[in-house]
Amino acid sequence: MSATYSTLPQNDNFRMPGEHEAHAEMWMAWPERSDNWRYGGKPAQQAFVNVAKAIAEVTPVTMAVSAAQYKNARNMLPEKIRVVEMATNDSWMRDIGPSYVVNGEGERRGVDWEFNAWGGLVDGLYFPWDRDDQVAHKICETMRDGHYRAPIVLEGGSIHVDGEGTLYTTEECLLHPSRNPDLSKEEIENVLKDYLAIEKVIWIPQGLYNDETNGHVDNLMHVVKPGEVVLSWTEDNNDPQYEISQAAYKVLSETTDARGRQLTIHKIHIPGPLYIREDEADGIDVCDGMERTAGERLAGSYTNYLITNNRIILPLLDEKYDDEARALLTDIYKGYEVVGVDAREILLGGGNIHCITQQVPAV
Ligand code: KQY
Repeated sequence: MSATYSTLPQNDNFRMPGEHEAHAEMWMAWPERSDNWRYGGKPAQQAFVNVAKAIAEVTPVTMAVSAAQYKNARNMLPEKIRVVEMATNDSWMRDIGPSYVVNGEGERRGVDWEFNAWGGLVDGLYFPWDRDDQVAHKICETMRDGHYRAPIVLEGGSIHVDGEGTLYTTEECLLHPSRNPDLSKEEIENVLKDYLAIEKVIWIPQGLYNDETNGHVDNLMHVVKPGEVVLSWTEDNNDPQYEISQAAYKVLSETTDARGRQLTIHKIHIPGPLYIREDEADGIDVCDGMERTAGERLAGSYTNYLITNNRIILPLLDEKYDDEARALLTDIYKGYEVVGVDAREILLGGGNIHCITQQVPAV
């Protein structure tokens, strides 16, 4: 049943599971906006197809697609991937889809956050964003899952949870004046506790350098499992990323999680630094929100991978560092398969594989 609940998930005994827990479905949305994706999204569409195929071998995938692109998407995607017509403003399913919560009795419900395109009229990336804001509700209805409408602006990529009471985020994003300027840090923590059953929030100062999301945590680090994280890293102290990673490491190494564990922190070297090439910038329509000029630094990161049903879908971004990233994750994730997908086209749109996917937990 797809009821809207006006109670609080925590009071209803629901908690947000970690990404390493089992998935029933993976949602994605089809790229087509020509001011974000070059050449009307054609190269990005192929990259999304490759990601969807890699996921679909272990987890059923549904692709949300506009009416205009339905036939093209249906034709490009294998039959086993479900294609549903659903209006969106772009294709960042991590941020517009529901954050699911589960209880101990085999039920799940979606949390539908307010979405304002990463900053609304302050520093958002596009206007309008009303179709994106309706996506979480529509997914819950399609899945016949109940849902809660949460009272704050939040994107799924700005939080990571371990499923055992710990939430990781950045101050840069959640305390940004373009999100919830009337709420204090403590009030935001309280909403996270109420809606996701979080007991402890670990606040990292900043996200990845030049990330247009105001520093989403999913581009800086990933939670492997409770007590263990992977952090984007560079040893180059001339790179602005250096200080950001050092500060994140300091917080992570000096804290404990909700269960009192000290964290194991794996450092993963960032690709590049990577920049937009002239031929890449040429294919994008100029707009006000998104900076897509040649020479612009890309927020490339290997931590923007997806965990789904014992498989890691890893963005391949730089021949110099791809193998190192794959080897590290293969070593960390014993019993998992690490599958690399060429992801530069996704990066050109401002995010990566984690940002374009949203899981529905198995119950
Ligand atoms: O990092 C994410 N979760 C989304 C990236 C959005 C970029 C919009 N152009």
